Amino acid sequence: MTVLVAISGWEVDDWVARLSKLLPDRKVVALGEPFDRRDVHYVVTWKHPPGALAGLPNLAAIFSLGAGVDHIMSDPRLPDVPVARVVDPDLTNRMSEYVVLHALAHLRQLPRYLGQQAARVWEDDRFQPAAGDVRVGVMGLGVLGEDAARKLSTMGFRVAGWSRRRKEIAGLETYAGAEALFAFLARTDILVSLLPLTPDTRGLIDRTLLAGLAKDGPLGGPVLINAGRGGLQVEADILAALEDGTLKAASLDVFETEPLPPDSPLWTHPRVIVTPHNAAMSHPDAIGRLIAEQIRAYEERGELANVVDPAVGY
Ligand code: NDP
Ligand code: OXD
Repeated sequence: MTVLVAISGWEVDDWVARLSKLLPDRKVVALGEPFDRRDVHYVVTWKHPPGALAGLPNLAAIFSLGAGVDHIMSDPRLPDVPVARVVDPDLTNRMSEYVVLHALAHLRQLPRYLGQQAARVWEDDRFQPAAGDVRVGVMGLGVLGEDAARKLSTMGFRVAGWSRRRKEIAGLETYAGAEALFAFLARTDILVSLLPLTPDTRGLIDRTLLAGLAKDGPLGGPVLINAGRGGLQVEADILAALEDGTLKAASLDVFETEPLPPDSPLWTHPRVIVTPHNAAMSHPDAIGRLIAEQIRAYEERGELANVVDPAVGY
């Protein structure tokens, strides 16, 4: 049984070596190397070339190397087999660290003080709002969003969440569905996006959405933190909103085009914090172990965890 590793943008040889060690009774091959298509039972992928997984007659499952699966579900010739994604406590913790870090950075005006430091300016605000004065809204209450929401609550923020289906989460105000989006935005000073990229969510963070955020909050304007996917946001709208005061500041980990092009004005905007799509990454060994365990559980007990619903794309 062959495991096909179909990766672009990451070091494929390292992944072949890692998975070969974890699955010593399998042949592990990289896409591009010679292999018999009939022997492939599993594919491990990160951004495989669209169509590359077609024509694998014995394929049983596809494993995403990430939590997000938009890179898989957007393939128009995707084989009709289960797609499993990464759910890993280490990745979840790291994402919550990112979200809490950036919510606190904006609460405590870090972009402003970094600018002042660069200009050797000593200027203090006597009054700063407390976390308890600030309403955070988390879009996406899945594995990552729920954990981040809980940890933001622990820091004292007033947290609400928005998801596709209604959820009851103790201590959290929850909103669900497109019809509740603007009520959720209207009570939000810091908007955290931890949504997957799907046909329904593409381009959601646009001018209309940003204009729906609370205008009466204590931060002097709303703040956006997007660590979901770049395709969720319209960057021209974010820049325009920063210019006209609709938005006060943003932390962006993901972008419409990655790497962020050198001429993007986001790089140098004084109220934007840019990070290179690394809000949360598990150690590759941990992801490799997770996939090897998934393959064993599937073969021994027919169990496959964290399977994507193809009808909704996440
Ligand atoms: P989950 O699938 O567990 O959660 C997704 C959440 O989004 C769910 O609450 C779901 O609602 C909600 N959702 C999906 N579509 C809609 C919609 N149309 N309207 C409202 N809510 C919607 O995903 P994870 O939490 O594990 O991961 C979220 C995303 O984070 C990933 O897809 C990936 O893009 C991104 N990510 C980014 C990383 C980075 O380093 N920047 C690292 C890892 C992940 P419901 O609960 O009703 O299903
Ligand atoms: C993921 C990511 O989806 O790193 O896991 O973006």
